[in-house]
Amino acid sequence: MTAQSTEAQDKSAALFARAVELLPGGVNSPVRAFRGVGGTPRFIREAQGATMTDVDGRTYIDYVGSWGPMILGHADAAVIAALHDALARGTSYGAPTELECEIAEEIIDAVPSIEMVRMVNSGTEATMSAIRLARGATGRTKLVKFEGCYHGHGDSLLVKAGSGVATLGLPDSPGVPASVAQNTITAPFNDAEALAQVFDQHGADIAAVIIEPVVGNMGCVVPREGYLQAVRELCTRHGALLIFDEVMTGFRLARGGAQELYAVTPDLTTLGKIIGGGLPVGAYGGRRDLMNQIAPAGPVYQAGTLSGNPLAMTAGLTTLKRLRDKSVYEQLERTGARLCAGLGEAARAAGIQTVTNRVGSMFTTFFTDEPVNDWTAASKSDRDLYGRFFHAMLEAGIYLAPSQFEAAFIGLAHTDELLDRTVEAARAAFAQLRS
Ligand code: HOZ
Repeated sequence: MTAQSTEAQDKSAALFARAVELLPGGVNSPVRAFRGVGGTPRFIREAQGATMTDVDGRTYIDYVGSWGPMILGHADAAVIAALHDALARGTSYGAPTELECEIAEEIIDAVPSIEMVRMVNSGTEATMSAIRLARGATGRTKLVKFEGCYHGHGDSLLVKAGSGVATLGLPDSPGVPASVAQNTITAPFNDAEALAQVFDQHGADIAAVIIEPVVGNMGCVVPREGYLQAVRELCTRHGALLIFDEVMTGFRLARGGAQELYAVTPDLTTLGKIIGGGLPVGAYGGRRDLMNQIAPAGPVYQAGTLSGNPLAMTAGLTTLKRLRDKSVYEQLERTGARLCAGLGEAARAAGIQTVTNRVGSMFTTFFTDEPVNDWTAASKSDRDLYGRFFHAMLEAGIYLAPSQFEAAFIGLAHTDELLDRTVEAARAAFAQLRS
C-alpha cells in the first residue's frame, strides 16, 4: 500500500507516532490504523451531523458513522440533551432502572423475533452470549458461521472471519485454542446447498448457525433471493438455532432490521451499534423460552458490571424513538440509491470497473468486474486500487472506511448536497486511478 506523502508532518501524524508507543499499532481497534489502505490515520477532534473534523482542522463528510451507530448523525441535538440530563443523575448504578424496561420495550416492539432481551456492552459480548445460550439450550456443541462474516472477536468466531482480521490477512487468530476452533464449521455465504451438506455431515451436533443476514464485514454483501429462508428452513429441520447477527443491520435496514426486510424470523438476534446511539452497547434477544434460560431466570450464565448503563440506555432510547417514523427508512433508501447511482456512474465515466452492493443506507464499492455475493468474490477486489481511491477521497474531504472489507453507512444528516459533493469527489478520484 502506498503511504501518502501529503500527510507527513501534521498533528495526526504526530499523535499517531505518540500512540504507537502507547497502544498496540497505535489504536484501540485494528482497522483504524489504516493498514488496509496505507498512510496515517486522521485523529478526530469533533463531529457534527454528517461531518467529522480532524485535529488539523480538516473536515470530512463521514461514511463510517462510528462503524454504524450514527444513523441520526453526530452530536444529534436530542441525544446530547438527553445525555446531559442523564449525566446529572449519575453515570452508573449497578442496579436496575426504568430506562432498561423502556429500551427493552422499544426493541421488543420493533424486532420481530425478540420477545425478551438482555443488554450487554458490545456486539462481541452479544454474539458470545447468544452462542453460549444456543449451546446451553440445545445441549449441542458445534457452531456454523460463514466465510467472511465477522461476529466480534470471541474465540469461537475468529475462524475465516471478515472485518479487521480479513483486512490484516489474519482470518484466524493465534490464541484461539484448536479445541475451540474445531467446533466452528464454516460455509460459503449465499450457498444454501453448501450449508445443506454441512447439516448432512454434522446435523445432530450443530447448536446454532450464526449469520449476518446482510453482510457488512466483508464489505456489503446482499443475500440472494430465498437464501435466508433456506438457512431458516435447514436450521428448523435439523433442530439448530438460527442466530441473526444484526449488530450492523438492526434498526439500520428497517426498524425491525434485516429480519423485517426479508421476512425471516431467527431464534436469537444480536444487536449493538444503533441501539446505543453512539455509546458502548450490545444486546441479544429472542424467543421467551430461550431467553428464560439466561441467569438468573435460568442456568446459562452471563453478567456485566456496566450492562444497562444509564447513559448508553439514554442515548440508545432517544435514537430508537426517532426511528419509529417510517419516513426515516424511506429517506435512507432514497439517499442510498442516489449516492450509489452517482458512484457507479462516476466509475463508469472514468473507465474503472466497480461493483457497488447496497441495501438501504449500507453499501460498499468493490474494485472488481464480477458480482460480489460471497467472500471468494469479495476477496478478489483490487485492494491497492481501493487504497488509492480511499486516499484520493480523503484528500477531497470524504471519509470512507480504511478497509475494502467494511460497509459504508449513510445517516439522516447526509443531505443531497453532501451526497452530490461526494459523487463529484469520486469522479475526480476515479479519474486519478487511471493515471
Ligand atoms: N470491526 C468493527 C467494524 N466492523 C469496528 C472497527 C473499529 O471500530 O475500528
